[in-house]
Amino acid sequence: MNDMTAPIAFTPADFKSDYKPIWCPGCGDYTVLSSLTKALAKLQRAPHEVAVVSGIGCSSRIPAYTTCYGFHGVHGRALAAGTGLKVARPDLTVIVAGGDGDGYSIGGNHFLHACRRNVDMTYLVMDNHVYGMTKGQASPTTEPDWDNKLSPGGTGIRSFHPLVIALASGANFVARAFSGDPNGTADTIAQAISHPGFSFVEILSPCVTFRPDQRRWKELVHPAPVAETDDPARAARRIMTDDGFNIGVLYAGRRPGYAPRHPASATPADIEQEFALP
Ligand SMILES: Cc1ncc(C[n+]2csc(CCOP(=O)(O)OP(=O)(O)O)c2C)c(N)n1
Ligand code: SF4
Repeated sequence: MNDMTAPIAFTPADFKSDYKPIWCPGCGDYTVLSSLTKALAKLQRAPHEVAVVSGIGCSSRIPAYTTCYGFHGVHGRALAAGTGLKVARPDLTVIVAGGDGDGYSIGGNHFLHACRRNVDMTYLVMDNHVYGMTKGQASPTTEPDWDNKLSPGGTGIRSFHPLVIALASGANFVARAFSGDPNGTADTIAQAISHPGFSFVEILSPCVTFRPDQRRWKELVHPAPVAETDDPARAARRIMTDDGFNIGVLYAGRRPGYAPRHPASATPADIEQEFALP
């Protein structure tokens, strides 16, 4: 006989929606989706206690593939929407997700300020060093010498360094993961969600269509040879000098997160009042 008093145990399948992803076969984002659902099952959050917020891009389709609350917004504005949601509904676990173009290019300014504000939420960037959805333009993390027909000979522009920028801007948790390691990525995502404040996880997630060279990433990634630290100067030195393929939690800080002044029961009108000019 079923025990009607036993708590419901969620499995990864409970977080997967009935929509079939339309990513290209072999895209790294498939395993990021399974890592996210595994992480949520590990934490035993109910789907209705979680919101997944995104902008625009192949990777930004992820909210629709979960059973959590979802918000698929406009390009580069996912962090702004996620911040507003978390401040208005602190009871929700807010996960913002998207690509390197969405988060570091058009959304770059929001990235800096989300790290600085340190609102308690998790930001997952599926970084494939390219704009996948719009057919292969260079992104901020593209290597300067990546030769392709849209930027012959490469852009010649130094790559953006998201981890050190997150750290310098005030993110309270900084990690790198690889989509080809779904269990490790699930553990890192679970740790990021559980860590207070703004947690940033850069997930190397190959775009097999426009960057087939990234199939080689599975040979290049390796566990970070150093343990996580809560010392930002130490973490910065390590991150600045690593090869870009160290996988693991690189920084777990102790900076208190932003605490909204209003109670969880506040209405949007109460919150608006907080910002009213005298
Ligand atoms: C305001 C605005 N500018 C440009 C676009 C076109 N656009 C859509 S997705 C995208 C880039 C997506 O790249 P990324 O965020 O890296 O995601 P990926 O597709 O690689 O997962 C761009 C430039 C848009 N939708 N809206
Ligand atoms: S274009 Fe690239 S990022 Fe987009 S679904 Fe295909 S493989 Fe993935």
